[in-house]
Amino acid sequence: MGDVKHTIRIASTRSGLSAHVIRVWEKRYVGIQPDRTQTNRRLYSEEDIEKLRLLKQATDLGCRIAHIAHLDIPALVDLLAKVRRDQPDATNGNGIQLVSDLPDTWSAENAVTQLMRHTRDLDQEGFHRSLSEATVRLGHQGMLCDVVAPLTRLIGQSWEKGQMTIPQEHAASAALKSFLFSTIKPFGNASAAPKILIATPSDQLHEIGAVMVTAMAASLGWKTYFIGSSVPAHEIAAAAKQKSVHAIALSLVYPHGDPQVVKDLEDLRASLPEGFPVLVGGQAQGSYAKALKSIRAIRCQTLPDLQQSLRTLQSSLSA
Ligand code: B12
Repeated sequence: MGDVKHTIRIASTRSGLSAHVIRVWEKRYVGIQPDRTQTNRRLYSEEDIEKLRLLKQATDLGCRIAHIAHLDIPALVDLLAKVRRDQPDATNGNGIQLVSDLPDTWSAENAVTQLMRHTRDLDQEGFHRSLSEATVRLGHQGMLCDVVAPLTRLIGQSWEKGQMTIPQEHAASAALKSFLFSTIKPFGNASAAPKILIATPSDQLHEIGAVMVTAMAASLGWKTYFIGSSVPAHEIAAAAKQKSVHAIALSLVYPHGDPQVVKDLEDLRASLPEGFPVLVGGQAQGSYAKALKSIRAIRCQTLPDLQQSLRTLQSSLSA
């Protein structure tokens, strides 16, 4: 096959995969990384496109992308032959529908419902699978905003109504954190990447918001340092100095209006250089509005707000 290289649009048309899915697979799996132009645009060889085409066929027939992304073209051809032999019904040769021809009922709302079912069934594997699928469908940031954020709200509501047991909530929180951390590795490791430290201050034990912020920042190309929950101000400041980060993000969820948190916020500002960016989010932030104003924190209500704030910070850093 020749040396001609193609854009992602051509790779998408010829492989049958959307450009979005191609980019998500590239981020998540080894073995589908195209060349880049000097301006960092993706360039696909004939082999790359052939591999994407075969991966599309194999995933349509039910193979999991995580299991097959690393295979080369001959191995994929063998695999497809074997799958078609083992599941003759999946091929179109005798007029029976291909899996890819079936109506696609996937939606973010259905994914959240499915994740709630996995939570109730204590099915951590299913939980992981549904989140992986959401990432492929929506991309990493879409999965965080459209699936994980509503899911944590629903879990909270079920818990409040007494419809969720402690094991169900704990298992879901553990699965969520482990999945989100597993998605962080591919992003933000370039030596020039801006750096951010993420924590919750004293007595703030809920950490999923902080983990979501970590995943989102990593996805936007930041090198992230997540140092966990209930970290005293002087320790946060010391870790920020140790890693020479460019910003700190704090998540405030529960309790509301705690004087210890107010003191932590003031101590933190006093330990940082003038104007150092401190981003604050989480559902309890409103109850700390006065303290946040006095420490000149950048308040973010939602993950899209965070995307915006990090992009602004990033461009001010590179200016
Ligand atoms: C998991 C969970 C737990 C776990 C925590 C496990 C862990 N290691 O984190 C455990 C079981 C320990 C727990 C305990 C409790 N919990 Co709890 N918990 C939750 C749950 C389901 C998710 C928690 C979470 O991390 N949320 C944080 C994020 C995901 O949500 P968020 O604050 O809305 O943040 C959003 C944005 O603001 C943004 N964001 C968050 N942080 C940041 C930071 C920055 C910088 C930016 C930019 C953005 C950002 O991201 C989110 C995206 O949607 C919530 C439900 C919920 N909706 O949050 C209840 C919830 C927070 N818990 C609640 C309660 C009452 C408790 C307990 C008091 C229960 C009890 N009776 O013991 C204890 C308190 C423990 C303590 N001392 O703090 C209540 C709080 C109610 C209130 N008045 O605030 C909630 C809301 C459930 C409910 N609906 O009743 N909980």
